[in-house]
Amino acid sequence: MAHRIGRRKNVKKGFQFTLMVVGASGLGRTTFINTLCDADVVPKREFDEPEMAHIEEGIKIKPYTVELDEDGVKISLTVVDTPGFGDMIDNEYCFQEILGYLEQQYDDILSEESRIKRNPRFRDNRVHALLYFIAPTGHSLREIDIELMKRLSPRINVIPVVGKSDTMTPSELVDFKKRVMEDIENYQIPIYNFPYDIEEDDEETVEENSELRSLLPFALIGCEEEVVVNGRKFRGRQYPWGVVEVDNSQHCDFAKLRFALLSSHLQDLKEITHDYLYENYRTEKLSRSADDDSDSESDQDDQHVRMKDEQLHKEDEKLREIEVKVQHELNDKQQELWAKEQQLQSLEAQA
Ligand SMILES: Nc1nc2c(ncn2[C@@H]2O[C@H](COP(=O)(O)OP(=O)(O)OP(=O)(O)O)[C@@H](O)[C@H]2O)c(=O)[nH]1
Ligand SMILES: [Mg+2]
Repeated sequence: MAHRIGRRKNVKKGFQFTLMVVGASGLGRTTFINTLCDADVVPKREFDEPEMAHIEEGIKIKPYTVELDEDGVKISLTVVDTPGFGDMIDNEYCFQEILGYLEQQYDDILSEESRIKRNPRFRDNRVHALLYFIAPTGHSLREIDIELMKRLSPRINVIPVVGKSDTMTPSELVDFKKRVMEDIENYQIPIYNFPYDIEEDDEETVEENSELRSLLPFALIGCEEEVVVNGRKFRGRQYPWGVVEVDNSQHCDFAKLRFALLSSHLQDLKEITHDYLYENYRTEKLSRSADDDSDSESDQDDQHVRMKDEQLHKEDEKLREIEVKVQHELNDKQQELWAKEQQLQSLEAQA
């Protein structure tokens, strides 16, 4: 019941979701973000001057926030773009920068949780999913793809996608997807694969998740412009030999991925981030700091961890109390409503 109250409140207040997009330059990340939001959220890249081409700029990590309305449900979506990934000769710096950004958001929560007085203006900026753009090469994964997904997946839900998938024929795409998934399995990369449990989950969930899993890596096509063909207007890319439609599931997986991210799987991605990925990070970090100081200040440190745990426990209890109070209030209101309805009915009967 408490869960249902929370959900109902969320539906009214809306949801917050953060998505990161990573991939080599020119694979259509910016176009994808703008297509996803149906607005010019990220400005197009200014072209580099040829005489500046030798200067390595490095990776930039830029969040953009938009307010979306999904069938009456408000979503405050933050998309974090990462231009410059893979542009350098040595990519170690890029991995470190992205990982550092993800962990920084966890650190912020960790220190907020251990404050005695909460900051009412605190914003949870944890990233709930990472779309990794694979180049539509038709071969298989490159070393940089494997390395990035492997290094980041312990900290974030990684969802592999193929950018500019309209550059492949349908049968090439099927083969390519198969090879990519074989690589992911062989290298044991723990991507987000729409987890389900045949025994525990209901039939609908199993069916939905297994369908989404079978689409991995999602084939994407991005396009911000609309075209008119035979009097029909839609978002698509027009070529001399035909038109590909962004929102047509026969042409690409954009619509299915969008629905999964912003509707059906939004909550699951957030829960995994909080209950599993963040929790692991928190445990690692706290035990690491306990180990570091174990020689000289181990007692003090243990005490510190214990205090933090106690504090978290107290806050949990406080939250539970609030939940019970809200539940009581809700019951009272329902009683009141019921009494009013009875009154109304008897008045109607008299009239
Ligand atoms: N064929 C095809 N072209 C696309 C697609 N999406 C984007 N493009 C084109 O590819 C070019 C690069 O797209 P961007 O969205 O700027 O790519 P990006 O990944 O943001 O690139 P950088 O920001 O420069 O790293 C543009 O000319 C787009 O019009 C797609 O799905 N298919
Ligand atoms: Mg871009």
